[in-house]
Amino acid sequence: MRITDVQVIVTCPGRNFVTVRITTDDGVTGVGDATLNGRELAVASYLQDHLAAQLIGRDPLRIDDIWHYLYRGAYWRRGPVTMTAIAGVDTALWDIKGKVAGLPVYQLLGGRARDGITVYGHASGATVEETVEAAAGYLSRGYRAVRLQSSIPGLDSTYGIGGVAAAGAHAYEPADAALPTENVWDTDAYLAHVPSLFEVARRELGPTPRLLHDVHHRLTPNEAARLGKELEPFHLTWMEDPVPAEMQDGYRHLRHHTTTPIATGEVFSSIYDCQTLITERLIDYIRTTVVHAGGITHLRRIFDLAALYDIRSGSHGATDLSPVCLAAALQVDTAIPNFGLQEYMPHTPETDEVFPHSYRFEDGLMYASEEPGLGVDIDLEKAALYPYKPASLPVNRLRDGTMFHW
Ligand code: GCO
Ligand code: MG
Repeated sequence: MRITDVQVIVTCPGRNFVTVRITTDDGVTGVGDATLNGRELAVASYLQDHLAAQLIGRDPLRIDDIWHYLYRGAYWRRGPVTMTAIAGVDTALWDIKGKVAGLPVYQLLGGRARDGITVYGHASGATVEETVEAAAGYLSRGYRAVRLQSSIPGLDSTYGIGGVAAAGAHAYEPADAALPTENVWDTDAYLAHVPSLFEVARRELGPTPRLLHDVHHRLTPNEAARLGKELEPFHLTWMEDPVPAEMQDGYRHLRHHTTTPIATGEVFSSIYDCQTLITERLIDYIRTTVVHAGGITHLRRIFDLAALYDIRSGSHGATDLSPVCLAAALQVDTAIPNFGLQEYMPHTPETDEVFPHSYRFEDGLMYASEEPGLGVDIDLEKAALYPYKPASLPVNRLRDGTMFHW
């Protein structure tokens, strides 16, 4: 069996997605997500201009060999663009292998380890009350875990708040412009507000629902330690990305000051980014996922390392990761022993039409496809209806104009 074609498809059914589609001489095709939000064309070019020709004629079943050929062959290792491109190829190869074997990919990864995959939804609102009400709505729809983000008094916009009309949507749906929106940030206002959100949430929602919060890399280690301590009485499942991801010793500081569980990893692209955090048990959940961490092959290595230290998975699953990534993540989640939680934000109807799939949500759990491969595809004609649109993630400045973390 040989690879005969590698297509790179960029489509924007509401937001931009990059998809790799690999065809073999047997006529089997496989798809992989290669979307890097706000930097999509860099990955598309990496695939199109650098990798596609190197893949033609190779045996698609030699997944690990191809992974190393692309990783070591680049010489320039790691990094989000390289690893997202490799992930797209790797995911498509697992799809092909599953189709050839006549099995869903989770069977090739060791088989079913759980009945369903517990997901968390996004509750947001302009006030504490509105946010808690949105969370109650998720719980009444069967969700067992909810992430809560509320507007900060005095700030016009903040991460994760879609506004009243778009509760549950992200603030960073693509603007029709390449120039990022600028937000204003105030750490004091944030720290003064968040504990009250969870105080009300626990009071209203009771002791059992799993509640989560995303700090989005915005605190210093000591500020994060203060927040973690103040949130302890409300028993969060996790506090996500409390400090900038590259500040790994910050996690050590934090760990010494709070028992609030810590999750991180959505911006990591390799096992080396996680190694210290995992082997020193500085985190409780590792949030890498298929598309940004080198595909199914590499993600499995990360999760296996984490399993040795009793650290659980918590894969990133925002809507800028395409249904192809979600389909692949659910296959991994079904098979690994140390699954924790899966983030889930439903895609728009246009996106679901471009990427027909057979994974499903029911009563707070998701189920991977039972079809051979990943159980997801790209409809090329529909994809062509939505050409690429320049779009950027927002940036953040302090009140005095200083550039900050978004
Ligand atoms: C999350 C993430 C996202 C990211 C987005 C960036 O936890 O879902 O923080 O909201 O900001 O994926 O592209
Ligand atoms: Mg996050």
